[in-house]
Formats: sequence, C-alpha cells, structure tokens
Amino acid sequence: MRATWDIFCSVVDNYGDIGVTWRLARQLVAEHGLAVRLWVDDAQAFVRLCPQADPQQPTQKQQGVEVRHWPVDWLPVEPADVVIEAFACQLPQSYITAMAAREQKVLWLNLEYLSAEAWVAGCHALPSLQAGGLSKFFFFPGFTAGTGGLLRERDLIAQRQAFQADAQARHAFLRSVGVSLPAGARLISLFAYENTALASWLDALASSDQPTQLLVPEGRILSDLHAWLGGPALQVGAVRQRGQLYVQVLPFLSQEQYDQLLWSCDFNAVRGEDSFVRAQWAGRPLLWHIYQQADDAHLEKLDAFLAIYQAGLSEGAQAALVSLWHAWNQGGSVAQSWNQLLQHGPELSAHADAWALQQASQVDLAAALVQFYLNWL
Ligand code: TRH
Repeated sequence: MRATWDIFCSVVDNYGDIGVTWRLARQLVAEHGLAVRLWVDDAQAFVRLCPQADPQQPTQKQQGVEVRHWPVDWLPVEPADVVIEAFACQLPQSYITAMAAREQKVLWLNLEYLSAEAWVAGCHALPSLQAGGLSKFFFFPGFTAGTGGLLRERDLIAQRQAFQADAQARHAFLRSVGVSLPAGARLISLFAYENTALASWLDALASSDQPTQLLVPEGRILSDLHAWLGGPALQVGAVRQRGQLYVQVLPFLSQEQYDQLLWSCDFNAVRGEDSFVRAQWAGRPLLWHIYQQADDAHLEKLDAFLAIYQAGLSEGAQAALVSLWHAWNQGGSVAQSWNQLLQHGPELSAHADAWALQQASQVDLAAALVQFYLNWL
C-alpha cells in the first residue's frame, strides 16, 4: 500500500508558503510515488502558482496531487500516515484528535523555514511531546550536513545545465515570454519586496557602459520601479528605457517558467525562501532580499547564509558581495558595491555554479523526508 501524506499550508502572505508546499507535494508524488493531499487555506494564492487550478473546487487533482481547500470549519477526514504542518501552521484540533486515535500511528512533522544559522543542525529532527501523547518532529531544511537539505527535483541540475548549454532554448524561452534581448545586454531578473535601495541600483545600471535588460515579473517591487521610471502606470508587457537600462515587466510566471527565467539571466535578484533556493540552483550570481522579521532577526539569517556562501571567494569578491547584500536589505545605496561586484563577475559566476553543484551533492528535502519516515517506521 502506498503511504499517504497530508501537507497543511496556511498562507501567511506572499507566495513562499504555498510555493514550497506545492513544490514538495509534487515531488513526493512524482519521485516517490506517494499519495499526497495538500490542504491550502487560500485558493487564490494557489491558483497564482498553478493557473490551471479552479479556486472554486474544494478538491481537485493537480499534477498527481490531491489539492484540498482547507476550510475554516474543518470537516473530519481520516488522517494520513505522515502529516506535515508547514511553517508551524495550526492543525485543526479535531484532526489532531483523530491522529492520536488512529490505529496505525502517524508521523507528525513540522516543516520549518529555511535558515543557514548554525543552531539549525542541532534542532533538526528533534521530537517534542504534544498534549494527547503524540510526538511532533521539527524538520529543518538547510545547507549543511545534519539538516533536512533543500528542495531539489531529481533531474533539476541536469535540466538546467542542458538549458544553459543551448542558446536556442534560452532564446525560445525568452521569446515565449515576450522578451527580445538588446545586443550585448546583460540580463537580470528582479523579484523583491518594496525596497528603497532600488533607485540606486537602477541609477547604476542606467549609467553603466554595458546595456542591461531588467526583467521584472509582476509583484510588489513595481511601485518602486514606477517611482524611479515615472510615466504611465507599469502594466505587464511594458518596456521602458533609461540610459543603458531597458526594463520590461513580465507576467507572474509559472514555477517552471520562473526557473527558466532564472537559468536565462546572468544575475538574479530574488526574495523570501523558494525563489532564493531556485536562484542558487540556477548556478548564477544572485542578490537576496530576505523576508523581514521583527527586531531585525532576518539580518542574522542573512549573515549566516553569507558566511557559508562566501567561503572560497577572494577578499575583494567577498567584500563586494557582503556590502551589496547588506545595502539591499537595509535600503541603502547599492551603487558602489554593485560596481565593485561587477569587477568580480567571472569569479562570482564560477562560484555560483560550484555552489549549486556542491549543494546538489547533498540529499534533497523530499528524499530526506521520505527517509526519515522509513527510519521512523
Ligand atoms: O513570495 P515570497 O516572498 O514568500 C515569502 C517567503 O517564503 C518567506 O520566507 C515567508 O515567510 C513569506 O513568504 C510568508 O518569496 P518566495 O519564497 O520566493 O516565494 C515565491 C514563489 O513564487 C516561489 O515558489 C517562486 C514563485 N514565482 C513564480 O512561480 N513565478 C514568478 O513569476 C515569480 C516571481 C515567483
């Protein structure tokens, strides 16, 4: 009998919660042959990532995953063999009661947010006893041995490498999203929260020697982009030029297309959690806009990642990288650090590629979850 898995996703804001759980659910089905139900409380957020889904349907099969609307008034269902609450979302009380009452015991996991902080490996996979006698295990994704790893589909790196080795594939993809590249232009993608540092980056790009094509999927950064560009409101498809900078607004892409965008670009600005990981798999230099937390807790996470990512880079490249990421995340001017970073372009590109391969040599998150379940049985 196939093991059954329930994944619960409560959408707090943005697309990271559903982005991660939808990706994980698909992978558990496609690569591990599991029967997966994904419970989502925000149908609109799901449809954004899976446009073929019907937000009105309480139950639907999408890419082999049974996608269920998670209603406010929970209706009893038989719990699965493995239950994942994503990012500490609160499971329905009656579901927890049913888990405890189930004849065959249930593995209960809380999938945590990604962090490169050193304490993660020490907390990964620890159980915590819950009221009612059940244990809940804390499963931490991460970058180092002793963590749960990163979400990565089995053939992702091979697909990405084949795409990047095929200039036709890149052109065909760019054409399919309406992009034609000015000759000799550097291609950059931009996905970020509102950011007062943006204007300084755009200034630097506009006054550079080399043309840049900046591709911006629709989202929260458009207000700052518009403030800098002026003129009519930015709609999908808008193309504007200022100096050496060409800006194009793209529609919000499917996750597959977004991967191809990251693979196509020379440099990617990403945010949150899932796009941050996808940009690493792209093997290209990146800039991370981390999700802000109270008391600047996110800045420690930023530095924890930088500390492991920058290892092996020259001093100059490290300094440029750290100062660019700090300025971007603190809303300061990035012009100087961007120009410094450009001086280390080839080194940073080789480093990004090596980083992706090194990370890909570790077990991926879905496989780690499945192995954890098998060990627990
Ligand atoms: O949307 P986010 O800012 O999500 C955030 C983070 O996950 C954060 O940690 C969490 O606390 C908060 O949500 C609630 O960024 P993230 O994680 O990159 O998720 C975006 C998803 O959208 C990701 O799966 C990639 C996908 N995406 C597309 O599919 N198409 C697109 O065009 C773009 C720009 C993104």
